[in-house]
Amino acid sequence: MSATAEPGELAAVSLGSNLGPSQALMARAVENLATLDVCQLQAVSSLYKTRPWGDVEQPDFLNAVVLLRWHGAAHALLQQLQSIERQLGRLRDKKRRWGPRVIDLDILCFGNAQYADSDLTLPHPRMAQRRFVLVPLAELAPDLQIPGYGSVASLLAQCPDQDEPVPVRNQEPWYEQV
Ligand code: A4P
Ligand code: MG
Repeated sequence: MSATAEPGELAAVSLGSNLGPSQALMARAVENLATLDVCQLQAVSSLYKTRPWGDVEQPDFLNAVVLLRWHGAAHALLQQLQSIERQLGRLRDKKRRWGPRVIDLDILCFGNAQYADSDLTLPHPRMAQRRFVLVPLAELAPDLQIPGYGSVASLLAQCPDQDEPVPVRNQEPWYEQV
C-alpha cells in the first residue's frame, strides 16, 4: 500500500530563523517537506517577526508554523527535520542555549502522542510558554487539542509571554518566494 493511502498523523512543526536570509531558508524548508512522499502539507501560517525569547541578546526572529500529515513514525519526522536543518547550514552551538540560528525546525505535536526519550519530547515542552509558536498555530488551528495541555486557543489565552508576534505582510505567499 502506498504511504499516502493511509491517513497519517497530523503534526504541527514550528520554523524559526534569525541568521542569514531567514525567509528564503524557511521557504526552502517548507518546499523540502512538500516534496516528500510521506508528507502532505495541510496549511502554512503567515510569517511573523518576533522578539527573541530566552536569550534576548540576539537579532529578531522570523517564525511560522506548518500543519502536515506524516506517514511514518515521529522519530522519522524529527530525523527529516534535522536533515533539512543540516542542508540549510545549521550548526549547533553547544555552549549557547537558545542562541541565534539559521533554521530551527521543531515538532510541536504529533497526533495524540505524549512521549519523551533522549531525542524527542512530544508535545514540545516549551510550546505553551511561547507566543511565537502559539500565535501562528492559532492562526491555522485554534481548536487543535494539544495532548495533556488543551486547545491551542486556551493555551494562547493563558500564555505568560507578552511579546506579540508581528505578521510580515507579503504580496505572494512567503513560502513560494524561494
Ligand atoms: N528534541 C526533543 N524534542 C523535540 C521536538 N519536539 N522537536 C531534541 C524537535 N527537537 C526535539 O534541539 C535540541 C534537541 O532537542 C535535539 O537534538 C532534538 O533531539 P536543537 O534544535 O538542536 O537545539 P535548540 O532548538 O537550540 O534547542 P531547544 O532548547 O529545543 O531550543 P528551543 O526551545 O527550540 O528554542 N525566540 C524566538 N522569538 N523565536 C524562536 O524561534 N527559538 C529558540 C530556540 C529560542 N528563542 C526563540 C526561538
Ligand atoms: Mg530545535
